[in-house]
Amino acid sequence: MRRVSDRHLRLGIVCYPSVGGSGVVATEIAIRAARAGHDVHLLSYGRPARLHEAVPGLRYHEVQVSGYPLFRYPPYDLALATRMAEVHEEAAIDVWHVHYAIPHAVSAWLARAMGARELRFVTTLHGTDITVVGADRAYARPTRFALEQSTEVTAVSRFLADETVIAFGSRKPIEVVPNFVDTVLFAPGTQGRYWARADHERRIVHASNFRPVKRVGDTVRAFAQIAAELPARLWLVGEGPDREHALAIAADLGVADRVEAPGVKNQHELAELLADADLFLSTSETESFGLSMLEAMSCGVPCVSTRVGGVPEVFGGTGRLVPLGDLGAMARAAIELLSDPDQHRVVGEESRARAVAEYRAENILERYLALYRRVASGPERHPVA
Ligand code: GMT
Repeated sequence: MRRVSDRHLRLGIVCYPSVGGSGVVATEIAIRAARAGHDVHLLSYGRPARLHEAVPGLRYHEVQVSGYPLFRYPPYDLALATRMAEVHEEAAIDVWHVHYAIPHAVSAWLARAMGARELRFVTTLHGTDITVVGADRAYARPTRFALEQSTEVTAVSRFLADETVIAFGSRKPIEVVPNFVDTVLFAPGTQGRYWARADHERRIVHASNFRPVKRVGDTVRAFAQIAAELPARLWLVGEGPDREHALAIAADLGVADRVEAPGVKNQHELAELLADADLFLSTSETESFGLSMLEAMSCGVPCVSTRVGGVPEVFGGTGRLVPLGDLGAMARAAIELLSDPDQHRVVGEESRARAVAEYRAENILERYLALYRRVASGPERHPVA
């Protein structure tokens, strides 16, 4: 048994760099662990969106994926495994934490199989790595294998943990460690909500990566129904394949002048925008957690979402849930909150209270650090012959 409980940890973290939730969560863990005195090596194929400044104790390693005329699909998983093995040996990593199973967990296993001694890794499941991509025949078998090879597996919601057992039939225990939010940065603003502002215009936000799974067309359609009843404005925050489509729908429905796509550059600008917003709308067809809704809740913003995946678990009775695709129900729930200041105030306060009580970044980081120590001190479960 190795004893690591009384010294700082050497951590390797792997994530996708995009603005999506898993990259945000991984980068925040890396930054916070480094600030707490641990040595952190963050590996990704591009600089993660949340990593804007140098953090003492945190080293970023870009995974270079070289092309070759024969490669129609450059083998990122191999390049990542090689970089992990190198960093493992150079920095004597105690624990790896890979975010998003596909292909990061497979690369971790490969790094170990290639001879990186005592490579222990925690795999965190985020959502579509299980619910969408993992269900694809081409990926299901290696994903199941890599989960079983992981030293520990965590999922960001109970829903996702259960879904993983159903989808993969794996007996690997899965610990639920939820996502988290910086409750100081994401906090209620000072301008007051719609009833306190002179123009009474309702400020509605949708923030996502604009992938098809978010059904942002539905967000705009529900907004058009709300805007037919109340003075309202919709901010579409983020980038992705369906953003232009959403703006085109706004034009078709005659609400283009009330739909904006502000260029939000970082989490500070997002927090500023949410601080005085009145409502967050989410129309996703699946959502294992819904990190951007947690950020809205932390700002005291009521959320209205489709009743899918882990969202009911995150809301915990706050916010409003409506059936997937029922835009009338979504508009009605939103109009009710946006016309009744008392109800709006209660839901906003309950949302903020829940974010602070259950999802404070400091508390969840402690859970990850405890898990890392357990993994680092435990026996090597999968020795490579
Ligand atoms: O699956 C995605 O669309 C991307 C993924 C990510 O990498 O950001 O999002 C998932 O992970 C987030 C962070 O844990 C969760 O907040 C999202 O709910 C989840 N997305 C889906 O389940 C669709």
